Amino acid sequence: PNARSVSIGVLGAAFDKGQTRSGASLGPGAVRQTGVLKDLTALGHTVRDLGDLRLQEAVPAEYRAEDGRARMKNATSVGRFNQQLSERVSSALGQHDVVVTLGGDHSIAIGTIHGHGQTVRHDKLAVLWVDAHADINTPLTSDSGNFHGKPLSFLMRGMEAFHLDLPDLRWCKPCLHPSKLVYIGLRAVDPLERVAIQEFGIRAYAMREIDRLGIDKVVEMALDQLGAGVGADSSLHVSFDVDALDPSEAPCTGTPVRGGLSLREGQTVMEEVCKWGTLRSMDVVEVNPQLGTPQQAQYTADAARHLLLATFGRYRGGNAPEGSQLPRPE
Ligand code: 6HN
Ligand code: MN
Ligand code: MN
Ligand code: MN
Repeated sequence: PNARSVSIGVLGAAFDKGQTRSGASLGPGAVRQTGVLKDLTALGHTVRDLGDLRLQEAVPAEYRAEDGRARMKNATSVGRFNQQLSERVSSALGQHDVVVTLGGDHSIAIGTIHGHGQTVRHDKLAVLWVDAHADINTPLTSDSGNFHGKPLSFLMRGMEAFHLDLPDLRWCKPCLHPSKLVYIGLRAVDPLERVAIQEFGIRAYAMREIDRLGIDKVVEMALDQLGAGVGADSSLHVSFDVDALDPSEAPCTGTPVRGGLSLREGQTVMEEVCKWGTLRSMDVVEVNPQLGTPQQAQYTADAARHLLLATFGRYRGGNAPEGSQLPRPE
């Protein structure tokens, strides 16, 4: 089955200040180098490379909270970069059926999801978060202080009460209802993140549930719950952290956790998303080509390529070109 052909805008978010290892800003380049844009075009889509966004201005002094309990690194860079990214994503959504953002570390989801949120009624926005981690720490719960472990807490409605007032993130208005977030792939959740998941009633399919139910059932339930089914009017965002995949499939990433999804399970998730047909935006994040050997870096970027092809209609059983017939000799 071939997917309907769509117009896809591909944006690079060359940003790595949401954590402390450099190299995630090279992710967009590494993924483009796999030839994925050409492959998406060959599937019948109209693909437009929107270039890379990077933080231009030098950030003079990173914001520090007065409250000594709060942990956050590079709040100023994270806030300023994501404000620009949010604007780029909302305007790209006016021009394209689907906007794909190549990370970058996962803090860039603040900008992509906020940007998507600007274009739809907030109760329509639905997010499928595929990750080993829950990324819902606040500055008061984070051990690491890294913003890539916090994006969802800035997006989630109802979590305002648990936040400090950060000048560089004041522009970010929570737009995501807790009932419109579903996790797949969790296996490294901090204790207070678990408390947030429970208090907000967020649906989470950890690796345990995937082992028990199988990925097919899990993704069906997840999409059902997001109301993202054919005919429903949810506007779906998928945020795919490559560390959701097992490190044997995606070794070059900043916070690998063993015991993850096979590439095949990741492909199944994205093939189902493709079938449901309400995808408007997607991130593929945390590819860091500076970690590991050049071969491993290419292998990791190629996993991202496979996920994107599954998202846009590549069927593993083969795709017949529209209207094609077997050639006969003259
Ligand atoms: N990611 N929970 C840890 C933290 O630092 O808050 C890990 C976060 C990982 C974030 O992989 O996008
Ligand atoms: Mn993540
Ligand atoms: Mn609103
Ligand atoms: Mn992760």
